[in-house]
Amino acid sequence: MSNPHSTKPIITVQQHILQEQRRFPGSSGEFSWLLSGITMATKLIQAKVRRAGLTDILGEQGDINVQGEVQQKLDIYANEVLVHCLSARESIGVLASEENEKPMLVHKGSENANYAVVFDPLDGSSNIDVNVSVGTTFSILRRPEGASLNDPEKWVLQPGSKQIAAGYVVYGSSTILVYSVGDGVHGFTLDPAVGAYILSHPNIRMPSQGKYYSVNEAYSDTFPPRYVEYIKRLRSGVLGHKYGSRYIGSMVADFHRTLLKGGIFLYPPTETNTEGKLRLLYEANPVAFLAEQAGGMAIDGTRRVLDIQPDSIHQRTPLVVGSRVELADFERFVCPS
Ligand code: P6P
Repeated sequence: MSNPHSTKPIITVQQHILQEQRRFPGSSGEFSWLLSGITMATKLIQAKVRRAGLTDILGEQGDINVQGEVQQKLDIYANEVLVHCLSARESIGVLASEENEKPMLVHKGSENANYAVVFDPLDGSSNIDVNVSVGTTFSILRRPEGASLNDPEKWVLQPGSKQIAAGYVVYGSSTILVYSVGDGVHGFTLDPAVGAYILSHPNIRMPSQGKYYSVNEAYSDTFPPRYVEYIKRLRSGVLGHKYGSRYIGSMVADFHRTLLKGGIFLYPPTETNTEGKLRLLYEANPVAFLAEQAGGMAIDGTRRVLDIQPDSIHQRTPLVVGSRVELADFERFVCPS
């Protein structure tokens, strides 16, 4: 299908997934069917996010989720929609969500279920009421050898290097799906007129260096001292220019900018969150997978994020992710081996 006004073909995410499907020899289209569960769910979520101010869905649900955070109504909706859409995919045996304490065995986990999906249904949800971008993150893992249906945690407690796909949807000025199946990173913009995700950012490459660092400097008094020194170093111009600062407070939005423009995003250990605030399985791992696929890097301050063996589904990790120049300089300056 081509657009009469352009020489570029119009490729939907479904067409793209089918093309990518070739990377999974023997898979009978189950993987593309799985990913369509995510694209469907995010279309329903974005429709609600776009109208949040109108349908009195704003404001806090009042319930406290497993993270000890006050749940926003949209959090609950987004979680329910993702669980509903993904539970309809027979190839999925286990789901794990930021909003649920334990992993979920879906449709009784049929014996031929080969995948687990881990997700944060609405990352940055505290920003909803003030119309700041929020996002959905997801990570897809293959059922580990010998993992029984009675041990759903084993399906998801795998290092990020085992992800076979990962991505996010950022509900911003437009709704953009970014994903990778290990063959580069590709972005799709939702055309609300037709309800289709259209390929808008083929083969995204993270610039080798950027202009901005992104960190919540309000906590810098409790960062490890070398992190504070490093941020000063970026401001000093020693890397060739004086860095500016951008911080949205919604990881998906901050990472999306870093992916497209380069630079460095940091969530260091702090006094309140000594292990960092971001969750390994459904925040750090997806963005680390995408960063590396796009030519960038992601560490927890000392180790490659994708090498970390998780012990629990909600464990936190510090995160330093971004362009090669900044990350290599960080490693030399903050954590010389
Ligand atoms: P802080 C949103 O609540 C979130 O989990 C991430 O999306 C975001 O990067 C981080 O927390 C912001 O945390 O402590 O800077 O408000």
